[in-house]
Amino acid sequence: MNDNKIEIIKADITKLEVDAIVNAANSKLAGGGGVDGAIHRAAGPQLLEECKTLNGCETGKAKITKAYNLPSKFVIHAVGPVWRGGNQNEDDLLRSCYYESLKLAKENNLKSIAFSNISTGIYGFPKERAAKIAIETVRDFIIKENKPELIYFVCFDEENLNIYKSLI
Ligand code: AR6
Repeated sequence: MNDNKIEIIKADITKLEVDAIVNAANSKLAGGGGVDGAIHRAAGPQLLEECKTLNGCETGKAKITKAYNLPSKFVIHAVGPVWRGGNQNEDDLLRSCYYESLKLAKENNLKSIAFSNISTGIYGFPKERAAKIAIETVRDFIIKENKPELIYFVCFDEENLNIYKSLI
């Protein structure tokens, strides 16, 4: 297991000096509440201007932008699924968010990436189930690609932090 590349931290993702932070966005890339709101506030209005040029983003996919006033270099906007009980392809769509974000990191030669706990807030995805999918997808990617060099799972709430710690 390549878990030496993985770190679990309790932090505000807008404060991190990494190559990319991964936002839990909506399909319009229009900004919103939760971590999305915090990222747009900290990045400044230019982030929304760039997002508006991207024609949205499908659920399960991700798009990359500059990070403007944030300390990171880029923002990867991943659109997680809304939890609808578990029979609407939610697991695969969440897995795809992590995979597509890692793929963008690879394509852009990024060495460090910090994930928010996509879909586990306003979108209501069960936290432990989401964490297992996130960890599994990242582990698979690292085994195959041996990159990025460093992956952070950024937990904002204590519950997610404890779940991630128990799983890694
Ligand atoms: N740093 C890191 N994590 C945070 C921060 C922060 N500053 N703030 C919140 N979180 P959510 P979703 C955590 O609701 O469920 C928006 O309106 C939070 O504790 O932000 O994917 C979008 O525009 C939770 O664990 O995202 C969409 O419409 C995690 O971030 C919708 O919400 C994700 O919670 C997306 O909902």
